[in-house]
Amino acid sequence: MNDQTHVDPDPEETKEWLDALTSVLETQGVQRVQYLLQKLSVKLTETGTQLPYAITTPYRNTIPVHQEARMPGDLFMERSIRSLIRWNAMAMVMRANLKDGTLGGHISTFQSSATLYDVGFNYFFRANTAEAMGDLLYIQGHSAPGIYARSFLEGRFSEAQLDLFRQEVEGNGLSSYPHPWLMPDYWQFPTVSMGLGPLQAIYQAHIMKYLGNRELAPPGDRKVWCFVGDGEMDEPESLGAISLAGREKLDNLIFVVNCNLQRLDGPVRGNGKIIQELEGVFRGAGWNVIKVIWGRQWDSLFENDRSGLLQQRMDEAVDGDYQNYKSHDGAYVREHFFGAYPELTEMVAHLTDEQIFRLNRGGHDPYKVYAAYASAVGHKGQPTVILAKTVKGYGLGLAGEAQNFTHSVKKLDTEALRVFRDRFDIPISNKELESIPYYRPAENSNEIRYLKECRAKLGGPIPSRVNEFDGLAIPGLEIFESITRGSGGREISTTMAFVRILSALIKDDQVGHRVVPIVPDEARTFGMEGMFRQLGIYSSVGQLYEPVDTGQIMAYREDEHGQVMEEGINEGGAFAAWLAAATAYSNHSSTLIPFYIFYSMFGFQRIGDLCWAAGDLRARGFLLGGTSGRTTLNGEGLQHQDGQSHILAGTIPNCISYDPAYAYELAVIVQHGMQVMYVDKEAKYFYITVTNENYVQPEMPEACQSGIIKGMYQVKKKASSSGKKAVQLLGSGAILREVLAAAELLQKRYGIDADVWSVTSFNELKRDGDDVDRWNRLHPEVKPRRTYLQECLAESSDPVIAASDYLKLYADQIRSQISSSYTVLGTDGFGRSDTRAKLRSFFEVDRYFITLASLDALARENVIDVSVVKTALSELGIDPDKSNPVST
Ligand SMILES: Cc1ncc(C[n+]2csc(CCOP(=O)(O)OP(=O)(O)O)c2C)c(N)n1
Ligand SMILES: [Mg+2]
Repeated sequence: MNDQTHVDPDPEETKEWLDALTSVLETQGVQRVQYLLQKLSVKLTETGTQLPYAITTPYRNTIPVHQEARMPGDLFMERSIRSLIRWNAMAMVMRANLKDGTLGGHISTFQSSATLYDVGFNYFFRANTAEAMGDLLYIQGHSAPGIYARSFLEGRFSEAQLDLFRQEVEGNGLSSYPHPWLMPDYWQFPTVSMGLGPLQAIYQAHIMKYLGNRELAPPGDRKVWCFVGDGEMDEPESLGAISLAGREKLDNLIFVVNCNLQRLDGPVRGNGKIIQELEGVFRGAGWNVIKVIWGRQWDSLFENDRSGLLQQRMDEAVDGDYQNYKSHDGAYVREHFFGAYPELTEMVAHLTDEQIFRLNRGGHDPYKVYAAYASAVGHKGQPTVILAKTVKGYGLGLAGEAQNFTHSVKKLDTEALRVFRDRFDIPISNKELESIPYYRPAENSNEIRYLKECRAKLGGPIPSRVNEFDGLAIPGLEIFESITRGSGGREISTTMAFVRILSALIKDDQVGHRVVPIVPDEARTFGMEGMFRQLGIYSSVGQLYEPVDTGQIMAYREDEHGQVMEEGINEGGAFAAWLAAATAYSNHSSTLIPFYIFYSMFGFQRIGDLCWAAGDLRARGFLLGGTSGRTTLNGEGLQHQDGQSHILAGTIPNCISYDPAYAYELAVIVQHGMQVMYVDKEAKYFYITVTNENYVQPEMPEACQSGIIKGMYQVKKKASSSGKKAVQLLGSGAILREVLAAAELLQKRYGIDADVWSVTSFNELKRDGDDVDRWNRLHPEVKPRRTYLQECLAESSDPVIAASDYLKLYADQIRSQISSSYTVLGTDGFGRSDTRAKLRSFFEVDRYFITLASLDALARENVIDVSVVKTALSELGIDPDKSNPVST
């Protein structure tokens, strides 16, 4: 129930209290008021009385009129420019869809947020200059047409290019949404997958502070602006990290929530108020909240609202009502909003219906938006969220203004076009209207000059992405010598080897300080706790307490200059931190080498959409899928045991993934990855699985490096080069050792020879295969090329057997490249906890099943008798009636 609907039993007393409050405020200031209120609150708590829930404020603008910073520019000029942007944004969507009705696009979103962007572009968003890097903008993905339309007025795109909106295949087109992959000099951040923008923005601001504290980039006063829809705020990713921003006091971060009260299907909170709900949530998370609800036409009404009835009515009405008002006309608003109380009807009696309809919302009033932005950029010690109330489809009238269907409107009929043109005073004649021409005033017109001057003052046009960057002087493989010479009889896991690789890299004079280790509360799982004390865990406030383990080698040391990012149990957030670090080469002119290590099951599977965005973003860095392998992580059971992350990684075109078996393979891959990303500057990132199975890590053999990188190399040669009783065995990751054991078993017990290959990446072999295949198909007249795998297996017609700790599909991908028979073993099915040996038997990837598969393949080719296979089943202890792990 709304408190304000209470009848006041003692108005006299209320007045005395309020007068006292006003007097203290006027004479002693806001801090004294806060102090007194806090004292009252403490007193009440002592008596056991609960204060009413008061985290939200009344439904009105946070900044009172007298505190509004005044917008300095030419309001009318800016309106004309904005109107042209509105028109061109609408025109580009319509023209594309008239050409081909399947292309799609959005009109209504940008029409609701045009003022929010415009004020920012005219006064606040700074571009990169020679002196300093500018602000970072996360733009609502489906408002892209409006951003293109502004760039068109700025002369950055031609009409011909606008006409290529959503037509990118032949080059030079404008991408449907912000995609750095498709427009690498323009778009900085992919945002259209709802929720990824806000999450990325928070961690961008966080990393920006980290870079400043570590002196990897000048601290400066750059801002991260994140534009987001009110419907989009329902995504867990949108709200999931806001408490980090509050806790870390990210005053370099500003969210602008475009509260048009609608999402795709209908109202965001028809029965409530999205602005009030978000106010409470953000304030609770420690944010500075600025509500921009009403435009200045309301100011005088508010001034006359002595009884508070107007405020009460505003608090009463729900978003469904507010949407309805804007979908009708002034008469409707008069009847249904003001008409609820005779005093309010009276209050607007002097206004025409037209004037009532023009009582605008805050997000459409440049003055109010300017005041909010000015206050936000000056606010210290907290991130700011601006909750701006707007109208979805603003200006579309009956064609979609505040209508439930407006999100998908792509066309206006001639009448609607005419109304739109008239509303925004676009100088296009009735005759021209049908062809929906773009409109750009002459280069020397006042509008274009004004627009350009605004941007010149802020450093130039944006969006603009820096694609060039300084490479790094990366070390050679020799810095990992302690790894490549083997573990000398000690049993260590590839995870342990990774930690040593990381430590060696961090000690490197050239790039050590550029390494960013990131963990989501799993450092101990991966044996990285030694880094806590050695490198420090980044904390913006240092360490305010004496850690429980002070004095120990592994003490938990938090430090303002800490190098390790410990992001807590938050894989999405930790990944977003990695994304910001992995793109710092572009956004901060500071090339970093981030390593994010996590439970591999909680990587691509859990936060796959961010991994996809990383590809789009041209992220450069390493992802380490720890504790990987469905049978290798044995005790954790069904939810943890990863058999699919490589399949998922393989779906991202520029993600290069490896499943190394040995520590030296890992060293080669990491060194190669650095070469590719930071020297050759390819827009790729690396996913590497590491496991927690301990075994002796052999010394790196001769001439294996190129094979490791391409995806396979030989680790054991057949005893004899002739003889039909032989197989080719492929093993990946931890299962390679089972394959080697099978080779021995085959030799000793069945007299069968085997070549054994360590396959570091079935994904890379598959890509090479597809590439060669395609080339051959397109060049039928020349000698077909061979794939790398075909070159490796060229001399052999032996059956090939592959085994990995992943789904069969992983190894199966290379089937078309193998001309002999090909058998794949893998770990399809749900994991479960048990010993490694039992799990490998259960999933049929152990040495015995590999042996059986080899014998079976040879029997099918009549190289050995089928009776051998039958006997082998019992010799190997395999029950032919064993249940299938896939369905068990
Ligand atoms: C993860 C995800 N789910 C669904 C969509 C499809 N989608 C695009 S825009 C949209 C509605 C957005 O509403 P809102 O955030 O309020 O933005 P508005 O257009 O109202 O400004 C939806 C559901 C998407 N892009 N991403
Ligand atoms: Mg919305």
